[in-house]
Amino acid sequence: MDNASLAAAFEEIATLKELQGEDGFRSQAFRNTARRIETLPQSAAELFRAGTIKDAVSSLGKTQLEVIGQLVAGESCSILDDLRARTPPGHLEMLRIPGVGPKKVRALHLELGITTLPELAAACESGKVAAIKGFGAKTSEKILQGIAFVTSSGRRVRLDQAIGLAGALLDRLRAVEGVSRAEIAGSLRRRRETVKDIDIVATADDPAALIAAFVSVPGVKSVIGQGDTKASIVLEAESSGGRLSMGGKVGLNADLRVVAPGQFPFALNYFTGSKEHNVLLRQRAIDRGWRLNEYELAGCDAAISHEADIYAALGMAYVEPELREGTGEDAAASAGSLPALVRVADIRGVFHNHTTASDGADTLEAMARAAKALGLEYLGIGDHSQSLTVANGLTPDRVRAQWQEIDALNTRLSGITVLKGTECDILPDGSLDFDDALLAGFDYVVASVHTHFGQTREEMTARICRALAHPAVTMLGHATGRLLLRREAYAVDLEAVIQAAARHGKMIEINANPMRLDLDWVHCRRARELGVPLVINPDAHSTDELAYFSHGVDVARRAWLSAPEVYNTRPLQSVLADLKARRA
Ligand code: DGT
Ligand code: CA
Ligand code: ZN
Repeated sequence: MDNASLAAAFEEIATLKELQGEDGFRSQAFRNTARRIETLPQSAAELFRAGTIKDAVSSLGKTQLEVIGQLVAGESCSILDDLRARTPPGHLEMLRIPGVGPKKVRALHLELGITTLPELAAACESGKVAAIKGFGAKTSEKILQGIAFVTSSGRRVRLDQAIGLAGALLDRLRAVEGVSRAEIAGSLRRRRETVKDIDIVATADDPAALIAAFVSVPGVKSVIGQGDTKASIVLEAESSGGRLSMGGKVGLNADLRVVAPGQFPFALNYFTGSKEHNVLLRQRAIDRGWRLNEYELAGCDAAISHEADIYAALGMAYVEPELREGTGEDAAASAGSLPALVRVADIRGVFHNHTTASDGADTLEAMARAAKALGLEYLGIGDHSQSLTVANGLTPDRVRAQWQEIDALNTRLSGITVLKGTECDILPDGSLDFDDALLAGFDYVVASVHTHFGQTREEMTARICRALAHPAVTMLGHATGRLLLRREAYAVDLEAVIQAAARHGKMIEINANPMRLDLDWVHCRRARELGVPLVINPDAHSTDELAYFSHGVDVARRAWLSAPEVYNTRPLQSVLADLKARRA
């Protein structure tokens, strides 16, 4: 059982307990544990078996330990089973309706016996919901709109899809007369890999005019709520997303909050979150005898006009949004030991890219010219290797022909250097898809798994670790094979993989294709701890996709990485010298 599944089970228990009307503290304790497990770099299952899980998750009580024990042993979890048996599935769906929490779901159940979304919709339409104490006509109408929303979308969307929608939205809001500040907040600002919604905080001379503009932007599918200072809409747009994406429409909720100018830094900070980070800040305020909320830092007389002023008042260095996950950033910010995070402009080249020689859409030359236009100094080619016939993998003869083509291109082009690499398949037994003599002719080798995803965790781990031990391998490509919101990672012990990379002096790729973002930020941070260099690669299959590396920079920043810890921030000469030394 991996950490994500364990965390999901704890999350579900917390939610079901709330729906059962149990004590809030107890359900919150399960939710806290879920969060902790999710950000744990080690395998919780292994820590449990070793008897050291309480060192890593100190909040674990007896009941929670039992839950982990059952799940890790592959048994069914008695608490979870019992809660599920007592909760109609429709009650969980209702929680996705904006404004409906466990208390409302319970009231609907107790008063009207409602257990499904269609029953709820019918009860809203017949006026029964409006008649319940604490509901009213307005709430009933909102619930009805919310039902339409959750049945049509309400899922998380990928960061890249949300960025596009949010950028356009923000531009329009900033163009409204009298809008002095408007910023993206929430998980989008923290650059999480997927987001639930777009959160926007703004100030305006005329809030009503801004709200009116917001609810009528192009692409609005419905208005969920509209007040004097707050509005909530559903946006719909055609999904972009390139080769791996399924396309189609994406629906996404967007919330706007308009605040007074003096409140702006506090509101932006609060709604950027994360909740865990907010808790840390609020506690620091309390320690100083102050009170921090989304409007003010009460009791403190420092002049505060920007977020950075809040951190300064609390005795901290400014914390970049990507670090605000409640994973030690408060201690580092007060000790002055936060890293200077890598930036998009630091990236000087990329190593994992495809051309028409394998499954890319553009020629070698077109890719090289596009890389130059992006301001890169070097472009590494990593077409597929011979056994991957579905992706037109190169035979040794075709590899040698490509090398000649690259040499010729390098003499012809200035301002960009093309490097000879390969994305070499890691075969099921961990051996490589080319012989050692051919491998020695590349400038570098990206080793990736593309087949036999169904191997056991032990087999897959041994397979990848064996490849990392091969002297010709420079870096591991897309370490887990996951496709966000679409395909789970294959089973693999990432801790063992990262340790192997450290032992053999190998690098690990941050595959920056926004469908992948693989290695993820949690494990990148672990790699950083172990001194493993990370490499941000777009895995571009066309000239357009070269720019994907910016998504990898987001991941790297969330992993606390500074430029020297990201290999491809090095200039060309340093890379050439290092790659040569590695092959000697
Ligand atoms: P998401 O939308 O699931 O991708 O993630 P967020 O972080 O954007 O979450 P969201 O949209 O529910 O709320 C935005 C921010 O508002 C969140 O990061 C922190 C703040 N916030 C929301 N609810 C609470 C709360 O109950 N307590 C605290 N301390 N902060 C909250
Ligand atoms: Ca959000
Ligand atoms: Zn690949």
